[in-house]
Amino acid sequence: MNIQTVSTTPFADQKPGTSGLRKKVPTFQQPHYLENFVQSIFDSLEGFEGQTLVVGGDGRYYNREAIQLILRMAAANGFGRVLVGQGGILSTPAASCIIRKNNAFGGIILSASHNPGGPKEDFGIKYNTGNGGPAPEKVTDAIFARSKVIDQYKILDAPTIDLDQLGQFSLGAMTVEVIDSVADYAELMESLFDFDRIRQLLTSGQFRMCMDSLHAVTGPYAHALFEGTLGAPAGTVQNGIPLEDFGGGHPDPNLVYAHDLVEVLFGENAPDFGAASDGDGDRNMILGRHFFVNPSDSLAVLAANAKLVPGYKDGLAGIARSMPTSQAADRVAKRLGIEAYETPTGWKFFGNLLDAGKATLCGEESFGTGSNHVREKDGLWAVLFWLNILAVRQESVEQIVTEHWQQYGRNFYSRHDYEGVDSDRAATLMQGVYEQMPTLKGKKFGTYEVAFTDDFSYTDPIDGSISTKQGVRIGFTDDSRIVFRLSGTGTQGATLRLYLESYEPNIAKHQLDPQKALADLIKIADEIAGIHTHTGMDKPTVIT
Ligand code: VG1
Ligand code: CO
Repeated sequence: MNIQTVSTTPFADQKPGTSGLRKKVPTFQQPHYLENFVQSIFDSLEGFEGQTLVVGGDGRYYNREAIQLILRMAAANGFGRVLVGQGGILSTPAASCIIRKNNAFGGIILSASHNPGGPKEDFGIKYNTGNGGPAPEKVTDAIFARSKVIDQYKILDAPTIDLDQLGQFSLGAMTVEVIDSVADYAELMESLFDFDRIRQLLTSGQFRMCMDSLHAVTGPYAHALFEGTLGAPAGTVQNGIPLEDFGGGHPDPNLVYAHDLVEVLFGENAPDFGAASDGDGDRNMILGRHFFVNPSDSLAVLAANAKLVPGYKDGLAGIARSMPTSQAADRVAKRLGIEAYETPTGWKFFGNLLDAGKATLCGEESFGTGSNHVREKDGLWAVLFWLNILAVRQESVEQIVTEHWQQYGRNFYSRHDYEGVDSDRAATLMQGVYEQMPTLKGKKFGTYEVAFTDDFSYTDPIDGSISTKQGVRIGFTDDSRIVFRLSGTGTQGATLRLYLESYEPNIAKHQLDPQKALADLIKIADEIAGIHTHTGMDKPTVIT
C-alpha cells in the first residue's frame, strides 16, 4: 500500500455556500483544487478511522474523476469502507437515505444541483454528516478555515475502481462497495406511501402522468418506481437517462427551465399530473392539467393532507419552512395545533429540528419539500406524496389546491430572480436597501404601510447557534412581505432574489394571476431597491 503525502498551497475561494462548494469545472480541474477541499473536509472531522463513508453524485461532468480521487483519499486517510452508487450515481436524497441506513460516519455528494453541467459548466461537492443531512455551519466554517491554511493532503497510489460493476473491491486497507443506486431508496419510498393505491391510479386508464427527469439523476429512480413498481406505462418518464451535460439544459424544475413539460401540461389533451426534478433529485415541480402548484402551496397542501398517507397517518410533529417561503404552511400548522418553524434558506437548517423530532415536514419556496424520512429535500418523495393524495381523494390537482385556498385563504406568492448580475452592482443594490432600513418603518407606499424591517437572523432552538444576515425582510401592516436576498449557490456574478407575498382571504379573488395580485408590491420593491437601475435588467430572468 502506497500512501503519498503531497505538499500543497491553499486556495482562497473554498468557502461553501448555501449547499456545498460550487464552482466551474475548470476551477475544480486545477491541480490540487479538489484534493485540498477533500482533505479540508477530512481534517475537520474526528473519529472516522475504520468507519463508513457514502459517496455518489448526480452524474454530471467530472463526477467519475472526482469519485476516483475521493476513494483514494478516503483510503489514505483511514476510512474503513466506502459505499458508492453504481456508475457514481446517487441522488442527494438517496445518499441521505444510504448514510442513515448504514449508520455511516458521513457522506460526500458531488453535485451542483440545479446548475448546468459540462466541461465549462458547474461542479460541486458537499459533506453530509451521520444524520444524513448537509453539514451544519459550524462544520462548513471549519472546512473553510482549514482550506485557508492547508499544506498537504494524503492520497493512495492505486488503480481506478470499476464503478459500473456491483461488488466489493479493496483499495489499500479500505473496502469499496459499489451498490445499487436505487434499491434502498425505493424500499424507503414503499414504506411511506400506499403503493397499491397509487398503482391502481396509474393503471386505471383514467389518469395520466408525465415525469420529466431533465436528463439528470432521478431518471433511474423514476423509471424503477413509476414504470417499474407502480405500473405506469413506458414513456411516463421523459429524459430519464442521466447525461453528463443534462442534454445541454438547465436541470432546474421551474416554469422557465422545464418548459417542455410545462408545454405538455398546458397544451391540448394534457395529462392529469406532471412533475419534474432537478440535477441531484432533491427538488420537485408539481403541475396539474393547465395548473401550476406553487412550491409554498405544495408544502401547505402536503401538510394539510398528510394523514391520508400511511407514513404520516399519525399526524405531524411540526412544520418548518425557510424564511422566504410563503406563510401558507403556517396557517395549516395553526389549524392543526402544531408548531411552525421559520429557518434561514438552505436545508442544513432543518437538520436539528428533524433530529429532535420537532418538525416532520419541511419546505422551501425553491421547489424543495421533504420530511423526517431523510435529511435532505426529496423530489420524488414529493411526487409520490402528491400521487398518494390524488389516489385517495380522486380529485384533480387544481381542485385540491383551490379547495385548500378556500379553507385557508390564499397566500399569493412569487419569486423574481435576476441572474448573472455584476457582483459589485448587486452589492451596491443591497447596500442601498440596508441604508434605508432604519427609516422605512411607518412609511406608506400607496395603501401599503411598512410595519417592520430586519435582516433575518436565526437562533437554532436546539443548539442555540446563531445565523445572521439571512435576507432583508420588509413587512407591511397587512401581513404582506418583500424579501431581498443574494443567492449562495451561483458560480458567476450574483443572483438577486426578490420574494413577494400577500394574503387574500376573499375567495372571489383567488383566481387572480399572482403577478397581478402582487403588482403593487413588485413596484414597491423596485422603488426601494432600484432593481432595474442597478441591474440594468428590465425584467427578471426567472419568475416563479
Ligand atoms: C437555492 C435555494 C435554496 C436551496 C438551495 C440549494 O439557494 O434558494 O432554497 O436550499 O438553492 O438547493 P440560493 O442561496 O441560491 O438562494 V439545491 O437543489 O441547489 O441543493
Ligand atoms: Co438540488
